[in-house]
Amino acid sequence: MFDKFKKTVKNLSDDVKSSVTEKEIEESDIKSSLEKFRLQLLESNVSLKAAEDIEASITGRLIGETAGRLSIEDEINNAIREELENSLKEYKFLEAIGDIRNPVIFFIGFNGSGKTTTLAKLSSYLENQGLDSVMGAGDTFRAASMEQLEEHGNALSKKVVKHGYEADPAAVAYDTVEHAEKEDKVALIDTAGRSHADRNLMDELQKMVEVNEPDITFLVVDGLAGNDVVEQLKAYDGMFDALIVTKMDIDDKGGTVISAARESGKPVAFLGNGQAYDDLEEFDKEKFLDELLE
Ligand SMILES: Nc1nc2c(ncn2[C@@H]2O[C@H](COP(=O)(O)OP(=O)(O)O)[C@@H](O)[C@H]2O)c(=O)[nH]1
Ligand SMILES: [Mg+2]
Repeated sequence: MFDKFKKTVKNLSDDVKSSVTEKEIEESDIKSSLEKFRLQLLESNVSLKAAEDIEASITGRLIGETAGRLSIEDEINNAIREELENSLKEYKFLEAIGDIRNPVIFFIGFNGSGKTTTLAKLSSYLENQGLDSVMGAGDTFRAASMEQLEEHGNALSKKVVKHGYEADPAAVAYDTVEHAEKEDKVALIDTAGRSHADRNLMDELQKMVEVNEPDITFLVVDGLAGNDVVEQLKAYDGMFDALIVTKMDIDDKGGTVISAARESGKPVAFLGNGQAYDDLEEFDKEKFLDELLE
């Protein structure tokens, strides 16, 4: 996993090792290695700010040390780990919904990021925790997405609340919440993918939020989104509580998780790592860092 990221870190260690001597390390000794490293981090989908933080952390650790007396590799790995320990946060989902009687959960994000699939996975996850859920087909913009949700509902034996194509999604969500309250379920509400440019869809989403007051809103981002993720976070700024990063099974870079967490300051709740219903993992920071740096 994350082979590209690992290779980037290894390249830096090799570069630094070959450029420092037995005396104290000075900034000039590692400057060009770090510049190359920064570019490689960017290629691994790490955002510029996050890359600069990581670089600063490494610089802070290495400068003034005597090269012969320390393992460059360990120092670099530890510096990156320390920096990411600080910027990555876990989200305790079950604790977050623990005291809420009928939690209302929204899934928002760009088209194709994995909202509908993740909603179904979360329904299955809740089922494993002994919690029943209802699905709300709040993406009334794309007809196929209602069918997609219905298929998931059938496969998981869950009720799907839907109105017609181009129906008011706020009303769909409202009915879903009502059903959840009546039947003592968790309400999982899908929404249409949208971008900042879609002013109407953005207003529609605002209305859905105002009418239905979700307890938790997840922003679903595609692990392969790369630098695009910064745009997506901006579009949904202030509208979500935690992140879900999908398609980790086909991402060898890992940078999207780092950028999304660093740029939004929000915790990461789950990682999606496949197409099956149980391919949803609670985000475990230590495990992620072990896989990234091992
Ligand atoms: N490999 C992989 N594919 C995923 C994952 N999550 C979603 N997908 C796929 O990504 C595509 C878009 O997902 P969808 O849920 O329709 O996205 P939405 O437009 O945000 O609702 C679908 O083909 C999903 O099967 C994941 O964790 N891993
Ligand atoms: Mg969808």
